[in-house]
Amino acid sequence: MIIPHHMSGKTVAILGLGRSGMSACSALLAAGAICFIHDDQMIPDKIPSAASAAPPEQWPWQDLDALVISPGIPSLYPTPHPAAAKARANDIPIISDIELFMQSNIAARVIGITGTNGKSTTTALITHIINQCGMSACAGGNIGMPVMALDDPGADGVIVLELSSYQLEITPSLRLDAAAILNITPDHLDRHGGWAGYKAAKASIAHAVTTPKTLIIGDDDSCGEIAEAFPQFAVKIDPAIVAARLSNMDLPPSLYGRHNLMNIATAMLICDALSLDVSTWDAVLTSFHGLAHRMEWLGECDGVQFINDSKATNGMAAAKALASYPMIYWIVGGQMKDDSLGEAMQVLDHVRYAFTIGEQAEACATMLTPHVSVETCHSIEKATRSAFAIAQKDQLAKSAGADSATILLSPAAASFDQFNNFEHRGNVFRQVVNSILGETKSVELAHV
Ligand code: UMA
Repeated sequence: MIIPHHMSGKTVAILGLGRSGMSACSALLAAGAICFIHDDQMIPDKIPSAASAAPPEQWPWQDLDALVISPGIPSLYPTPHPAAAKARANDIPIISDIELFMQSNIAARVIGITGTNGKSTTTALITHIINQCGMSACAGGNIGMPVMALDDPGADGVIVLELSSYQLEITPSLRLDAAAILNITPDHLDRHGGWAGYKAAKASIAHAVTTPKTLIIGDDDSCGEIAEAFPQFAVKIDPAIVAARLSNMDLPPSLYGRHNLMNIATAMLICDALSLDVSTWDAVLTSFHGLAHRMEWLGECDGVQFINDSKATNGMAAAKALASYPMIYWIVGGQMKDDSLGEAMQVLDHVRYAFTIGEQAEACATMLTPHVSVETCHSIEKATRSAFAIAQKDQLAKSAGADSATILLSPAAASFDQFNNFEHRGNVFRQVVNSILGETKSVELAHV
């Protein structure tokens, strides 16, 4: 755990008791801070006895030194949480757990990765490469591991942070040894007062890079604007660097697709910024198994593979997966974003059949029907089973050498209409896939 010693004796309110709130609370208590904690919707199983659980009306507002707010709770847009509004009116700093981490002056070097899509994979890949090279690295932040729960790997180690726009907005002391902005496309606009606010949150990472400065930057227009503002140290991500450094382009399934070439190139450039000596890029990349819910390979049967890309909560992320496999049986839908299926509508060439799920399953089916065959399924279980039945039939009928089939859960929509979060959605998909694989195996055994 990171201990924020500078908070010893300070009085801090913590709003939101999910991963970031609970880990911030434990770290602050360990530092000797006085903590008031609250969550509007749930009471965690284990509330630390040293903390005072009390609603904001009962907090000692005149004594508060800071309000640590969870990234999922609006502090400004679309409407500030009442406790955030009151903190602002009383000049009490509203900070993230990442801000607490930054103020803790840890010894390790810190890398920051942001972007609309690909940041988890890139964060995990950089961490993997550094560890493979014999140094100590760990990943935290938006990737799921709250930053205060990490252990400082020391002056020879590296912490790789995945940073969301929500976190960047409430981390004024951000300082990074190198950073990357992978891409910027519209997402979470309601939380930033629109497109300009979202871009500004992402761009703030560029101001945080300390000397010697390295800012790795994507190739879209918004990234281009940031690169122009920092011409001295912005390095454009070039996928050609990957081929130049590999002798063998047989990448693992978790790194398929052009978007992953961008992620790999970013990882290579960050490793250059760290002066890391990577002797065999082929070996470090092939040993990377990827992350759960991001183009995660779940299994294969009768020429049909199952890919869990539940993390694709917007059209742009789904578009990347849709461009990565040849013959796709696409499970799509949920709580759609403002731009609906967005970019994914431009990449339907490989989609053989679509299976729509979620509260907007019909609307999603109507959108796709002019372009591909569609079945409206609503539930993920029905969608997965229908997709497998059709894909299996197509595989039996196919001619030799034809493409194998991919059942791809890449919903292009948020999960909250049917699930707690994208991880829950991906886990339900995994359960259905496991039961299909188990049933198929028993049928095979029965025929032996
Ligand atoms: N809550 C309230 N009042 C409200 C709203 C929420 O009390 O008005 C409470 C909820 O009941 C809940 C807590 O606040 O208990 C939730 O806080 P949170 O959503 O910030 O959840 P954490 O578990 O702390 O997770 C956060 C990040 N979540 C979000 O940004 C939404 C996680 O990113 C991150 O992994 C984790 O911190 C550790 O750093 C997830 C995410 O979906 C993966 N991120 C978004 C994305 O990738 O698109 C930005």
